[in-house]
Amino acid sequence: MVTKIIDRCRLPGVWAAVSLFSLWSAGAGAAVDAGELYKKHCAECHNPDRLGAMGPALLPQNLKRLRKPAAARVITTGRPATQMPAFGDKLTGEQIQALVDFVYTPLPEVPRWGMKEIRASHLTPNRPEDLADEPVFKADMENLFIVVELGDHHATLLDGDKFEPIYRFPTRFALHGGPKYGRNGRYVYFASRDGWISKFDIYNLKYVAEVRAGINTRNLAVSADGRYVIAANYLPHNLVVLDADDLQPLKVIPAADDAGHSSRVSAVYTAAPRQSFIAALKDIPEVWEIDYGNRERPFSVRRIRVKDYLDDFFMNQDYTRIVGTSRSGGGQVVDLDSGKAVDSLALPGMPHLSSGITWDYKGRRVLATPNIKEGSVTVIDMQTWDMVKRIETLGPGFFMRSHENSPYAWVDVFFGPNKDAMHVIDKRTLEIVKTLRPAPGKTSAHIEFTKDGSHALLSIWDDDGALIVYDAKTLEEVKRIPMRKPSGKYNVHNKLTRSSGTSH
Ligand code: DHE
Repeated sequence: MVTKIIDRCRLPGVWAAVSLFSLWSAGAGAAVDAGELYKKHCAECHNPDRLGAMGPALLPQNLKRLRKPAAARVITTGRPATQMPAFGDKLTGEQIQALVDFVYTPLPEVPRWGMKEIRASHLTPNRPEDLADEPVFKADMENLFIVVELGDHHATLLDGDKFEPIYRFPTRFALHGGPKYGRNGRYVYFASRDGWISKFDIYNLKYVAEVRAGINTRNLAVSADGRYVIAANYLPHNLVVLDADDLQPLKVIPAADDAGHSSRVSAVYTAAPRQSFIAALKDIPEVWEIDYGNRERPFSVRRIRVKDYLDDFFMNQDYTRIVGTSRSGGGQVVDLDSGKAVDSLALPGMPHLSSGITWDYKGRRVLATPNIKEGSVTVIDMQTWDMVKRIETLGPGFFMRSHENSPYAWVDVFFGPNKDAMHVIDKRTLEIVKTLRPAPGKTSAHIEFTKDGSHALLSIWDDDGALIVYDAKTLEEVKRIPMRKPSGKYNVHNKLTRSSGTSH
């Protein structure tokens, strides 16, 4: 059976007209009540057709690494570091088992999403020739922030000197991962969990192009030369290279090993000095280096075999090494030049490495990362890969940030009863020097600094939330701007210069 669902985006003008998108319905062969249970408890986040939305796609091909008993545990107790709640108090064991069987039942047909479908989804709401080459507002263009507001799927462009919103605009449904800047910050690219890549012209405050690169997408990266955008997908199992000018698709790279086993892509990042993209695969123990600088063989893939799957990874500042972890706890250091694992790390707390930051501590470079399964920050010597310190926090954290000009690193306590706390760590002593609770009872999360590091911006992660500006030296609140569940915020200068205090 083919059902039609209404695309959930809300965008301005003619372009905003809701588009209809064909998807296949799920559930053939599964018990009727399991289908009903799915509709009631799962469909909102995982998509009525199990193709993924806020939550990942629930299809056998995407659940390869999760055995059925483990899937039942996830439904019963929830999943750390995700929005997946526990259903153990709402559903019986039998109902949970029925749901597990349901999501492991193959769909009669998985929708195809190849080059043809990607091309057909392409939109250009504004033509470049109609747009000005200068900003239509006055501000320090390097000190702008894009703030993603998940509460009502909007983004706010914020003046980082005055701390005033310049423009608020709708985004696609459920953006995930950091938006990435291109061409000196004139353009910003967004990825939504349901596959849409959008290009927004900050000078003109208008979208210029969009394309649906996948059905269930992880994140995107923009090449350092500004020519290419690449999207990493969970479904289909591939990476999609787009022309950064108009987002026309250039190449679909299937994610599979030599034997043809396919894989979800955990994430993709730009390694600027190497003129390449680095991608980790989730179901195959391989890291890929995708060369975009080689004009003769563009987007050729170099496979680096690693010892375990990489769910999350961090690249050092000169992009010679990556540090990766799998959800099962093992950590490994991989040298990108030799393509070899050069060290292993014991990282039992499930570090959130894509949120790791570095600084100099007592003459050596250290990497600090929050942990998703335990209340601590791990500080690691980047020469020896030994642990320098485990800083105890009030609970597991998600995001950690600092700035070259600040002596402090900020880390949230995203999970648990102390989710409203934000720790400030002195980078010189590795001690927590202050714990802020800006909105008691509400999650406080995700810091990003201004261009000069003088102010730190914090999110109150709630529908009735706010963006709070702190003086980064005195740690006093300077301003509170109401926002709808602001998640991440991204400073143009810090991102383009790849500050060691923020994600890249
Ligand atoms: Fe994220 C970034 C993976 C759940 C909000 N998240 C990232 C990145 C990865 C990642 C690999 C880096 C990509 C980038 O920025 O280009 N996230 C995962 C997961 O595997 C995980 C645990 C499970 C999942 O559901 O996919 C997960 N993430 C979440 C959430 O539940 C969060 C809190 C809410 C949401 O939006 O779904 C969340 N993730 C974010 C944010 C960033 C992010 C705001 C960008 C941070 C930054 O400052 O760069």
